[in-house]
Amino acid sequence: MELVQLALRGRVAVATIANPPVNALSAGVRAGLAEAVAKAGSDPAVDAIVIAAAGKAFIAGADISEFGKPPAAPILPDVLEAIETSAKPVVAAIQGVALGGGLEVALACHARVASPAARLGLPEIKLGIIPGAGGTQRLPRLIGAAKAFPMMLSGEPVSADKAAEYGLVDMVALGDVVEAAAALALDLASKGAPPRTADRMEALTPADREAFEALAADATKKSGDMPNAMALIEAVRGVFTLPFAEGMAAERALFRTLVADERSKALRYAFFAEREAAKVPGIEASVKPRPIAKAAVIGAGTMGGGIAMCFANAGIPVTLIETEQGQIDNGMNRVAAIYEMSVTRGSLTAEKRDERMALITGAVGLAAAHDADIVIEAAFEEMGVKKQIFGALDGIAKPGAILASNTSYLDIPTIAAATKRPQDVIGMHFFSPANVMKLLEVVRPAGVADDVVATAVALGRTLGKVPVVVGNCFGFVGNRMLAQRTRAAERLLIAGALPHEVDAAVTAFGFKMGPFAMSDLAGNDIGWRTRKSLGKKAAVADALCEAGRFGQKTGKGYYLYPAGARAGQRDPEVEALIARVSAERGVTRRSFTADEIVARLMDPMVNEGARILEEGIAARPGDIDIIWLNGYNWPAWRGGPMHWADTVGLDVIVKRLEAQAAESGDATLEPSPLLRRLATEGKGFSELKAQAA
Ligand code: TC6
Repeated sequence: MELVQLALRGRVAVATIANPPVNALSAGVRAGLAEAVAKAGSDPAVDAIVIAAAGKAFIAGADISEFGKPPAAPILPDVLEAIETSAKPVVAAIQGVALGGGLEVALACHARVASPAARLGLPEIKLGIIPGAGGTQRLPRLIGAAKAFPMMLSGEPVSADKAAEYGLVDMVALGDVVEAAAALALDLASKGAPPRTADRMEALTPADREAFEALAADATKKSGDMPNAMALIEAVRGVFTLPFAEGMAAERALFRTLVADERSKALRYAFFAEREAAKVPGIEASVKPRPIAKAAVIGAGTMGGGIAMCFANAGIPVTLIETEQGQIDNGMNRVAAIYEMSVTRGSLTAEKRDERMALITGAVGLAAAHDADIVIEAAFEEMGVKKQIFGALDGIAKPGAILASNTSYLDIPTIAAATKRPQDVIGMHFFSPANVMKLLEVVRPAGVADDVVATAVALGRTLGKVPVVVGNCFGFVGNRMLAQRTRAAERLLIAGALPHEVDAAVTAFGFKMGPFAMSDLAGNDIGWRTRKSLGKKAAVADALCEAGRFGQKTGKGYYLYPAGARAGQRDPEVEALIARVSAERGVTRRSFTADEIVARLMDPMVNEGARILEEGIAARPGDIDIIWLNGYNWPAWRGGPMHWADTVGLDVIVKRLEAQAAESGDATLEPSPLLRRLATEGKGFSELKAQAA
């Protein structure tokens, strides 16, 4: 089938793009569009042209998978110039999303008609680039820079109604959008030369420029080191300072530089890795998820309340279950307070808050889970507690109901064995705060039914999460790797680094917080309790806890938190304690550069990631990266730990791990066989094929 089909509707030529799934502007589509406009332009039976699209999307933008390759002719700016300079009016009929290059196509047309459900945006910023086919030049000319710049800076699309209010679309068509576009096109044809966006200057007033500069100054403060935010400002400023053609050339040059940058490559990699993660190896597309119309959550603590909010936000009624009314009241109050905060901030209407609260019902006793299609247990992290709950649930939940545990490290098959329906028991590991964090680790033990896995994944997406299916093991993927970083951080302290040096290196790498500031925030006693239950030790961390230094909540941890202080302060007592531990072990302390610190923290994580792949706990390196990007605030533009390792070079990582293993005598730091093999073959993780998790 042709990628762009040309058909006549009376005296209007309708060029319909058909490139499933999202009509991305591949080389073939670009060529097809150029040809259609040229053909219609020279056809005496045609007075006007409509660009339309088949399927759900209008055009989702450039084909992102082509970015790494040399650009194939015709390039989009040239196609758009042909559209804009067409003597016959061209009108875009936007029935779905018009994103990136897709919106740029519409901007080059002489008018735009949208369906009410259409969404229009320039999301390039999220891929580390800026619009490269005139978006920065045409959008401000159409709606003013003060409205156009925030759209490009956030990357968030606007609704059809908003677009109409802005003047971005000329009309919202309630009926057939192509018919409405054709009528508008004929009307334009009857009026002579069509209006070109490139020529429009009326929105670019001095007041608009002033408002844009104020927004630009604010953005410079907030995203000073993001090269594409700075490039965006420069490109948009061009609408006031440069003729159209020069502004276009400047935008193109900036776009090309950014596309070639490692940071944009990492963001594009993550875009595809996230979509890949949605495909679960070994589960056919024909496996149908079970319907979920009602849910129950066991445990009304911070986690349980957050999970209940996810259901309410998605419009699914949920029962929040506890053992006592007082705990229900506390849980419901916590949820109400979070919604209230959103209302105060203006991100939620009072009406929506009431709707959502009405979907959450508190109940005492497990019997209230009897009509739920899925029960998610978020109770105390102790196997005895879990077994008791699942054993009881087995006698209460209806047949076919899914029983999920939100445990962050316990063995799912042991929990499942407490029931007579282990095929319906699965892990659904949410991350705190559950109503905010995107990651959902779906833990798939051997023996769980395929449709239960498919349901957990589909439900995760309904709840607005990024679900990643992982195998069953202690800590699953994320926490298992995090444990390596935590051990490495403690080792660094003993070897000579100080908490603030480690944290500074990690924030300079791109994390919002370093491991010690994070531990102080979460509570150092959490890890202490876990270590004690596992019979493990960490000299510095244990000594801090023994001294009651649990972190922010006790006013001191790795740092001091005097009342009113906004951040932790260095504490000589802690530094003396660390020096004492080093001395006890006969370690001569030495200093570390930020690069050394990063390598010592991240390399053992990568090594653990390789073991996780060897064991089939994760199906693909990309799945591990998606977990770290969405659950642990790994800096997006570094693509995740496995992608980062590929950029460093696996041979480099192997050598560094060998040196660390030799220095510390810790055999767990020896490079894993997979890591060694890939390094020897000169390959990266990206060259591994997917395997069944
Ligand atoms: C740009 O345009 C720059 C232009 C400058 C020119 C000089 N390319 O997300 P979904 C695939 S920058 C290639 O699951 P949804 C996706 O991989 C670009 N492929 O569906 C998946 O494939 P799979 C600016 C793409 O309904 C399938 O489509 N545009 C592209 O939840 C379905 O995707 C963007 O940044 C693409 N552009 O959401 C838009 N888009 O089935 C990025 C999607 O083989 N796209 N695919 O795994 C989106 O935001 C969303 O995909 C969506 C659809 C809202 C279009």
